[in-house]
Amino acid sequence: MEETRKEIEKTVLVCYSNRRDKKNYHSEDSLEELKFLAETAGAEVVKTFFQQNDIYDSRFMIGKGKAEEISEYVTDNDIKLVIFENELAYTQLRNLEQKIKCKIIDKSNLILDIFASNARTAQAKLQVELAQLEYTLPRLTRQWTHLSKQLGGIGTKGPGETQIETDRRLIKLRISLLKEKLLKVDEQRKTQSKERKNFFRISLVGYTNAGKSTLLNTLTNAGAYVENKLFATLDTSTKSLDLPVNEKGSAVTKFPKKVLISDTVGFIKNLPHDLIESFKSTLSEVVESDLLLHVIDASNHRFTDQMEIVKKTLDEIGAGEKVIINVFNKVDNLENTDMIKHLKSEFKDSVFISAAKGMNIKSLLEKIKEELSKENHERTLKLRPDDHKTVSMIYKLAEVSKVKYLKNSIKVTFRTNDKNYSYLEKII
Ligand SMILES: Nc1nc2c(ncn2[C@@H]2O[C@H](COP(=O)(O)OP(=O)(O)OP(=O)(O)O)[C@@H](O)[C@H]2O)c(=O)[nH]1
Ligand SMILES: [Mg+2]
Repeated sequence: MEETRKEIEKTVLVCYSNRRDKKNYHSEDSLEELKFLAETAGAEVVKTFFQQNDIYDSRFMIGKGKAEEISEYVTDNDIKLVIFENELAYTQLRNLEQKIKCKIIDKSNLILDIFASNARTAQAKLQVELAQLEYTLPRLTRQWTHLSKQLGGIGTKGPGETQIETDRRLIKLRISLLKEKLLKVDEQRKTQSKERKNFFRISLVGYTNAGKSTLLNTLTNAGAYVENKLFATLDTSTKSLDLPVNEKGSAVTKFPKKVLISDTVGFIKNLPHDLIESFKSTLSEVVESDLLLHVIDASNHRFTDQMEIVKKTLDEIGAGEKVIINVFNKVDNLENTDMIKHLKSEFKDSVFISAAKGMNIKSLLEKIKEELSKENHERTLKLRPDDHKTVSMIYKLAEVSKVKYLKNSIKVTFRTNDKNYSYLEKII
């Protein structure tokens, strides 16, 4: 990000809370996350304003007096950017911009900006651009967008500066072109997905920065990008994972040994709807998975809220009914052992690990195996007598209990799930 954004912008954060209005109710904690987001985008946060007022001001949201206070602070301290936790109505934004003489953006805008900076692959770039355009279209008349060429920086990376001076018609044209391109990318994904269909598929899901990519690396040596910033991962990456057979001397394990595991984009509170829409293709890996590992940052004091948000987002993308294992991560950060004990008693049937330190990974693998075993059945296949290739594939994908070398065939008895069995049936 540093290479594209050299100038650090002095920034002020604003959060308005109204106890009577669910949409605008926030605790002061919200500012912590907003600060992390702003810093991820390269801003320097110098002050935060938390305004609690149960009378909603349709002109300024935070009230005229507060707007004047912020305006004074902005002028006195050479502030370049004000970020609102709340979504601002068009008139509120216009009124605020008249009072406060610097760029004003909201959280959705900020998240879109981070996505734009972190998009690496062609697909992610297309998806982000689409989301940005969809977001920009109804807000095209905002004052600062006209100024953004001169202002530059956070919130104006936009779908490309050229769009700002173009009209709605051109943006709409670009949107349909992007949708077409994404459709093509999605076709390719579907072909790949078909090939994967025969394998048991696991997805890592969770709040952003929970440690999903770290866990993928620990499990598979994937070399995925890990960073203490929000939305480090925007693309799905899939690796194969060999589940270890560790029962002493036992010939029978009941799970498929080779599974696929995918890391994907993290979630956050109020993830802009345009982003969820345009990332549907990336998120379809989650929807098609057989098992989800919900990675939770146990050391974040807001983890229960974060769990709720992840569940809600999973519902929204159509993955709410999937089998989930809760994986409490970063337990190495918990100094108090009582805390771990408490977590364990509250969240039974979960696992407690440190992906970074490699702690308790074995128990996670055991839990995965347990889940996988649930749908395993014993089956028998009769192969050609020279089909050693399939025999070794069966050893890879299933638990072999008996192999009989007959005169005209090899008869293999094994346990595996429906997916692996139908794959094996197909290749013989
Ligand atoms: N202390 C501690 N830190 C961890 C652990 N796992 C991950 N981290 C740190 O948490 C930060 C985020 O890790 P990532 O693996 O990038 O998290 P992610 O869920 O993939 O995040 P996004 O891709 O941004 O959504 C990094 O600084 C990691 O080093 C852990 O078990 N313990
Ligand atoms: Mg990641």
